[in-house]
Amino acid sequence: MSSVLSPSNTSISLTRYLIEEQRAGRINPDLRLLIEVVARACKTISIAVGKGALGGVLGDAGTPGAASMNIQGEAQKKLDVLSNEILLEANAWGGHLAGLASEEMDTSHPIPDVYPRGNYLLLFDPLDGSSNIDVNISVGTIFSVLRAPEGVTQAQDQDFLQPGTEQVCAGYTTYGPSTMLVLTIGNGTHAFTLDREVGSFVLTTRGMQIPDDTKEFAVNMSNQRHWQPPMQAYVTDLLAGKEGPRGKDFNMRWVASMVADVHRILTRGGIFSYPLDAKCAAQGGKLRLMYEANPMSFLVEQAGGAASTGRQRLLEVQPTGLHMRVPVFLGSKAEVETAVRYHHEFDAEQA
Ligand code: AHM
Ligand code: MG
Repeated sequence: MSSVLSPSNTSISLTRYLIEEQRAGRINPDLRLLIEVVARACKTISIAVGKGALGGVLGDAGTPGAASMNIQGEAQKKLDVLSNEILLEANAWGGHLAGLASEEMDTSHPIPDVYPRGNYLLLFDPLDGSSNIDVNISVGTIFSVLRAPEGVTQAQDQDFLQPGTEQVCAGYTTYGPSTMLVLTIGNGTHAFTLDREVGSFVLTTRGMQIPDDTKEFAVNMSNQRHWQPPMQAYVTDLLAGKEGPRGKDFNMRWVASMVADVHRILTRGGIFSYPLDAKCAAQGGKLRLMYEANPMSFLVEQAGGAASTGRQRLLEVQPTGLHMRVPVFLGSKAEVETAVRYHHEFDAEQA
């Protein structure tokens, strides 16, 4: 009698996936441990997010009437602070890291002296889409892994300032109707769904592929009047639909949680953009290069998509600061190339 548990019909847990990647020589034990630890922390965050009002975790951090602010000048939510603490605590003792950096902390975070250190640097946005926490819309955690420079065992801020091409791993967890972990170690982009009863992430899509072309775009249209000319021209032509130069009707979606918008694009295509606008131009953009744009760009490129600032491949941007911000266009390859073309044509006319 054949077993129902033959290798072909057993589900592949995150642990098994990582062990098999290690056997294939694509990751080492330290990176495997790091990913497992991050995934475990994300399960804890998922539980806190899922409890909502019952967990007493909604609302602003700080005291009533005086929310605490992060380095970005943004009011912190209780769940931002809690998620940050969960990730810090989970990653401090494993011996796989030389340092951590977070969107919610002013400077990089050292590994406590009592613990051994490793060769990796972990960066994260502990809870992305904070404006959606209190209204029960999907939020997520985004993370990126770099190697510490040779000989560095206690990383300083400048040790993190490496372009996105140097990432060895990136991923996000989306806390939506189901909790999913989407991961790349540079060998494709793969999606795992949390089996809540068992408590483990199970591989549900191996090798996500973003269609090259799309009829769907994601942008915060309320910023339109603040955009620069190439973005104005690009979106004007999208909105003109069948009757315009693009010759097809486009649909629009904007969740305002980057994880949710990018997850939709990884699943069914589309273009996500947070361009430069007059409100964020002085800071270089709205989204953060190290915690948001780089990990998402790595995931998107590994799924056959493209990611650009509008003028440069995002993964090749040299960071100048931990909290550096950039304009972002990512998703279906042909559509990102079209948006980039509008920028190049505008720049050529100005030259
Ligand atoms: P956060 O990390 O503070 O949550 O900010 C990032 C979020 C992204 O998830 C989302 O794409 C964007 O900010 C939404 O911005 P806006 O509210 O301007 O539409
Ligand atoms: Mg964010």
